Parts: sequence; C-alpha cells; structure tokens
Amino acid sequence: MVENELDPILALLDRTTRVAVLTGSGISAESGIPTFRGEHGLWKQFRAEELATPEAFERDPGLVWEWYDWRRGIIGRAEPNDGHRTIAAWQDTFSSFSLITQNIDGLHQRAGSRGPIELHGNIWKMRCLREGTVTECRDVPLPSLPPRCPTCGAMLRPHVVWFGEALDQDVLEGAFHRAAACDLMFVVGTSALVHPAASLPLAAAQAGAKIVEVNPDPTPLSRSADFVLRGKAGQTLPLLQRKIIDKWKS
Ligand code: BV8
Repeated sequence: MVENELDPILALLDRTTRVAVLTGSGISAESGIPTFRGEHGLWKQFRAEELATPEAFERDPGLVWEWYDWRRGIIGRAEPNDGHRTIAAWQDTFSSFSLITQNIDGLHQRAGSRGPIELHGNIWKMRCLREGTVTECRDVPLPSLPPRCPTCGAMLRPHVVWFGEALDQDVLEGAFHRAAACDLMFVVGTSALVHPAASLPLAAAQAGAKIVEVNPDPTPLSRSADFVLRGKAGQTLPLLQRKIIDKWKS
C-alpha cells in the first residue's frame, strides 16, 4: 500500500464527523492470535465452524472447552497492537464514533476502547446452562474443564455466539443502528463471510456511508467498498492516524 492512497480518505475524513469501525480477527493477527480462516486457523484437525456450534458442545463439551481454554491461553498472553490502539484513539477524535467487533478476544478494551459492541460475545465471560447467569473468569488455564457454576454447580458454557445461534437482539439492533448512523465505516480485518456481521457494511452503504476496507487480501466486500487499503491493520491504521494529525497540524 502506498501512502498517497490515503489522501482521498484524508479528504473524506475532513468532512466526516460520524465514523464507525467494524473489525474481525484480522486486527488481532499482528498480536499473535490466529484468524479463523488464516493458515493457523486450525486447532488439532478441527475447523472453527465445527467447534463453535451448540451441536459440538452438546456432543463433547470437554473438547469444546479444551479449545476455548487453548484460545484463552493465547489471548491472555497477547497484547493489543497499533491497530487496536489507533481505533481506541479515534473514539476521542470524531464527534460520533462507534466500534463494532466480531472478535471475542477483548483486545479492543485492553487498548483503551470504551464499550465496543461485541457482536459475538467475549471469551472471558461464561454462562450457566441452568440459571443463565453470566460470570467473568480470567483464569488461564481453567482449573477444571468443563467449568461449573459457582452458585448451582451446573455446567458453564462460553458466553459467545455460536454458529446457528441468534445474536443478542439488542446488540444486533444497536450495531445496525450505528451502521446506519455513520458517514464513513472502516471495515478492518474481516473476510466479510459471516452473517449477520457481514451485512453491517452494506447497511451503512445503503444509508449513504462511504466504506473503507483495510485488509491485505481481497474479500467479497472489496468490490463494493469505496476505498480499499491493501495492508495490515497494525501498520495501515497508525500510518493513517499520523497523516490525520499532520494534516490537522498544518
Ligand atoms: C445466525 C464467536 C441465525 C465464537 C463467531 C447468510 C448467508 C450465509 C450463511 C449465513 C447467513 N446467515 C446466517 C448464516 C450462518 C452463519 C454464517 O454466517 N456462516 C458463514 C460461515 C457462511 N451465521 C450464523 O450462524 C450466525 N447466527 O445466523 O443465527 C438464527 C437466527 C434466529 C434463530 C436462530 C438462528 C452466528 C454467527 C456468529 C458465530 N460466532 N464467533 C468463537 O469465536 O468461538 S463467528 C467468528 O467467525 C468470528 O467472530 C468472526 O465473525 C468469524 C471469522 O471471520 P473473521 O473475523 O473475518 O476472520 P477470518 O479468519 O474469516 O478472516 C480474517 C480476515 O483478516 C481475512 O480477510 C484476512 O485477509 C484478514 N487479515 C489477516 N491478517 C490481517 C488481516 N486484516 C488486517 N490486518 C492483518 N494483519
């Protein structure tokens, strides 16, 4: 990606006050967290879509918990990167700013982002299968698998949205509302294949927003994006931020 590709986006940002960002696992790749479809996306011989389902949990909750415990280990040792940090800085840069993420790793919050919309839940939260209560637990590794509810002893499940499960209605409505209320949406590090998240940029575009995709590789969204920055989020976003600041100083 060459720097002058940022110029039209800088011009756009000059007349934009309402910005939204949608992220996927690509933004955490430079923090050492495997993406879903990247070369390290596999765990043992399983595809994520095979393990992140209610059926897989029904069949073998121990195996699914082993997978989440493995991911919690990686995420617990990871640090946010400059991509996360730039997005955190933007919440105080634009008068209206929304961060919507598909990631369950919590790295946006660790980078300083306040209240991102977590479409698919959070890996540090667990839910009681009997009472439905949600608790937060950051033990790595988990002392026992499967973990049990501290109050009733029933099994806990990760408080995440699995394939075939509906997203929380309030969370989903909040995300589509923010998408329809922005002038510019950055779509960062997602293959734009998983729905309904992948429909958010389309909803934003239908409401008149410009779409900027940040991804080293093409995605189904690339052809409908207004601008495409073919680069890594941890390099491209800080570069854009530096140019924004330089422009404001000049
Ligand atoms: C539902 C939590 C219905 C768990 C996740 C319409 C069409 C087709 C299919 C469907 C449809 N509607 C629904 C479906 C089914 C399904 C779906 O979309 N399937 C896909 C596979 C086709 N959707 C669902 O099941 C959803 N639920 O529809 O319910 C319903 C309604 C009512 C009642 C009952 C049911 C639920 C979807 C959520 C599933 N949970 N995660 C967990 O994490 O364990 S999804 C999970 O996978 C992630 O959260 C994320 O959303 C997705 C992975 O996508 P990405 O994050 O984009 O990652 P990926 O690896 O694919 O790509 C990484 C990208 O980053 C690449 O493009 C790469 O180039 C780029 N990259 C790499 N390095 C960098 C980078 N970019 C920038 N910088 C870098 N350095």
